[in-house]
Amino acid sequence: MSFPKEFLWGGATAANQYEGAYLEDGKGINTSDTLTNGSHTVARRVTWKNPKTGETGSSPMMFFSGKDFIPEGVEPAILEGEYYPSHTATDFYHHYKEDIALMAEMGFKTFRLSMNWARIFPNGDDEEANPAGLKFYDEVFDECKKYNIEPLVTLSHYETPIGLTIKYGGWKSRKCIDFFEKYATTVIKHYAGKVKYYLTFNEINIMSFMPYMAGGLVDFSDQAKAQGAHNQFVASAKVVKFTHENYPDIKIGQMLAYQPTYTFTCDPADQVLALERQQQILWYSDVQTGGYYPAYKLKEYERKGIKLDDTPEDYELIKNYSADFLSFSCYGSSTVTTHEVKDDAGGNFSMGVTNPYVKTNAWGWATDPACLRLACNTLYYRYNKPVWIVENGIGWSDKLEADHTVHDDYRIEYLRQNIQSMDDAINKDGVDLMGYTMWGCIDLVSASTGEMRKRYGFVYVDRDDEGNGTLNRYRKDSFYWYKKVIETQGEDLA
Ligand code: BGP
Repeated sequence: MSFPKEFLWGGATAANQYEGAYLEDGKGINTSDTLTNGSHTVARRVTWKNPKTGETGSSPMMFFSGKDFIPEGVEPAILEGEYYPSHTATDFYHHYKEDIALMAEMGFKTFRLSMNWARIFPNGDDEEANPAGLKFYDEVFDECKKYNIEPLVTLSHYETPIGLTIKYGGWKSRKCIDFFEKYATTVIKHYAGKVKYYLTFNEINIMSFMPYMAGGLVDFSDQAKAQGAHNQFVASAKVVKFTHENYPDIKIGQMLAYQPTYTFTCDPADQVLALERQQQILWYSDVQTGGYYPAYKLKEYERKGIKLDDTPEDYELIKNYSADFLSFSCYGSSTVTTHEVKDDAGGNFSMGVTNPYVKTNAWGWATDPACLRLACNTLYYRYNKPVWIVENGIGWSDKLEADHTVHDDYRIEYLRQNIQSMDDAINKDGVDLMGYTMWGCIDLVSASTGEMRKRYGFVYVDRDDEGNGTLNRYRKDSFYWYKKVIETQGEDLA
């Protein structure tokens, strides 16, 4: 086992789940700021207000389709008496020095974080950038530099400024292409010399499932989702164009939520279903990384009567300025079947049936040791561009002991198997893998449930689901284990 010398070991976070300080120093509100907490069985809700009548209420967030997400005429809003986990999250805003020092202690080569778009352009369509927002990230990147940690910056991680949703309907409007281009080019220019790697949209394919989070949409029709994705593809291509022309050393990646799909039986009909499930994910990377709309997607649009508001230039941009590399999240696999099966996996993100060969965590997510090798092979050999695992990990309800230790051997076991799988992808299959950033390296809020109890980190943060706790940081057993893994370049996984 040996990982390349330049392999980027590290951890990943997102502003809306980690940063807090949701109104500090001129930051505006974004979509995630209007989401309450939930749980494995109770969906997070978006809260809203009718500006004309003053009526208030909330609607569940998960897996909506159709047009009935929130009632006509209302706007997402923050309401008194509700609890919003993003508002304080685990307060990276005031702990960044301590947190980056902890990452350095583990030997991180890279730190994935997202920039809170509404910290830079509070309403999304502002003329000028907010200097206090720019200054905060300057300080963060300077701190990273101190320890030779390379930042990997996601420009939009479920953080569309709410003004863009209210005024324009979010990413279904082509206007968002220009607003995003302005935001992205402003920051790429401003941080030139400090940031070398960017991802445009976190898990762009989540547009299909949670378009409010992924695209600030409140119209959940297939037409709106298709347009939202198209506009993000064009925006991404414009950012790649700007960067290639002005900063050839900076690389812009795509970010895809990926999971291998297995068939439950050897019935050919199951295999066809698995193929269709994969197409639902892979068309997003065919466009953004491959540079073309695959015919299978265009056929689907034809069947559904979806017509994009597009221009010939869009397709030129998509073709000529595809992503430099393909990054992805992968937590496990899903298993599908056309047959009646009693036992639904019930994961809050996964759709499928229980696979008797893989374990699941308490949230129903399959913890599949082979998933990284499969994902790396599928994605690398489809486009022949470098790949980067930017999310992988296991959510667990960790217990902080009286002496402030956390014995998370289940996490070590999961990571050991996943790192082995990644090693096989590199050393047996020849995949060009740039790096690995374990998700939620310091505990943060769960995206799907809004909970704190679904923890991923190497570092425990004292905060609970109701917002109580000191926010103090404590090293878990996995902290020391990961430090050793990085030190030995993946040789010592014991
Ligand atoms: C991905 C998101 C992250 C993250 C992770 C874990 O989909 O990009 O934001 O949170 O999943 O999911 P969860 O927090 O729901 O456990």
